[in-house]
Amino acid sequence: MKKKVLTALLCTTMLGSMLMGCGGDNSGSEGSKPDASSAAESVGKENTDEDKTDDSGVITVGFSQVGAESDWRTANSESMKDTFSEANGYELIFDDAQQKQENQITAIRNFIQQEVDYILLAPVTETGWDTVLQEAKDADIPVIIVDRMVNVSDDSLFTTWIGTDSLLEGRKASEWLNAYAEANGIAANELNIVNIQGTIGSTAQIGRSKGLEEGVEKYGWNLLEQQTGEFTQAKGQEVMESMLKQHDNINVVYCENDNEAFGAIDAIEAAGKKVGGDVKNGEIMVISFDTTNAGLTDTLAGKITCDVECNPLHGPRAEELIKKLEAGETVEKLNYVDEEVFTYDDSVKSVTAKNSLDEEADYAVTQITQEILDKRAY
Ligand code: GZL
Ligand code: ZN
Repeated sequence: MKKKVLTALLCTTMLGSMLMGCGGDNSGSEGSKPDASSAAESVGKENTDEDKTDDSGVITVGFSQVGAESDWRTANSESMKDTFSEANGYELIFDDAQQKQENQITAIRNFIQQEVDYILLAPVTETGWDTVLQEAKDADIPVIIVDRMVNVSDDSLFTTWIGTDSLLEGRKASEWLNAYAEANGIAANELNIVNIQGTIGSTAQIGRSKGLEEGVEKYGWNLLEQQTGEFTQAKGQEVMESMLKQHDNINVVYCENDNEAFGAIDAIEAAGKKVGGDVKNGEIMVISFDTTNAGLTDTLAGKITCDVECNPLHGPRAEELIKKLEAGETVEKLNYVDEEVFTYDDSVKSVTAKNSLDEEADYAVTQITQEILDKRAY
């Protein structure tokens, strides 16, 4: 339902574009991803009282979700549904794209037709969004990108983004592996790694794979093979089975999410091998991402040795952005979420890594306990 009053919108758009201009947006270069340095701020619409009087005050939100491929995704969907509930004053139109971009594009066009107040998009992969986001912009519907990033020619095609730094997540995992090897007397060239990648072209896959590849380059590990497990347990198991047939010296499997790790563990154990951190005695170490409840349960049991957090609870964060925009306040273009690292043992207490803005920092590494696990929200 269209909430906006055209006049209010026009003056906001002009104000918004002025701000964007002074923020130095990088609309010039084709396919450039915005980074914080060029991140201009977006301005919400004028908060005129016509906005509130011309309807019941319900804010309609169209959310195009990637799919239901993983525990992380399920937690992310639940967070969005819990937040954008009728009781909280929203009408949520939720669309599950079954991991297909064409379904997301169709959903966005439907949201435009239905004249929603906001479009939320969790993009399955980074490219191919310019046309449909231009259509949303032409319809004056603010677009909030959630979780993964879009790679567009003009970052005014979306209002703001909330998500996590996948490259930092990958770098944390690599720095942890190096520190673990040093602490446990494992020579770098003894590490024979296979990488079960996420959905190719998704921000999480791009960042986590890059983090590993940088570690291979920097520390001299052997990277035997990389294949996508599409962030699912079934595909993760299938890929691990084939990798075990190809290579008899695997001692590390770097899974780009917990569900791939669950599949890989099943395949490794079915092959009569053991998962764990004791690679010098034939165990295959599993590194994973997401720190879902099931993932950290496996970490507590020593089946996953290191699980790097990727927080899915973006519902309240997205709502905070919408409230600011509704109040005509400015919002940051990029809103990163802080995340931790959890491990089975305490060989490594902290890692130093650079985020995707090349800022170096130390990150605590936490040995998982039942108490910590019981307190976590997902
Ligand atoms: C990460 C997110 C990824 C999760 C997977 O930001 O995009 O997608 O790591 C999920 O579990 O499928
Ligand atoms: Zn993440």
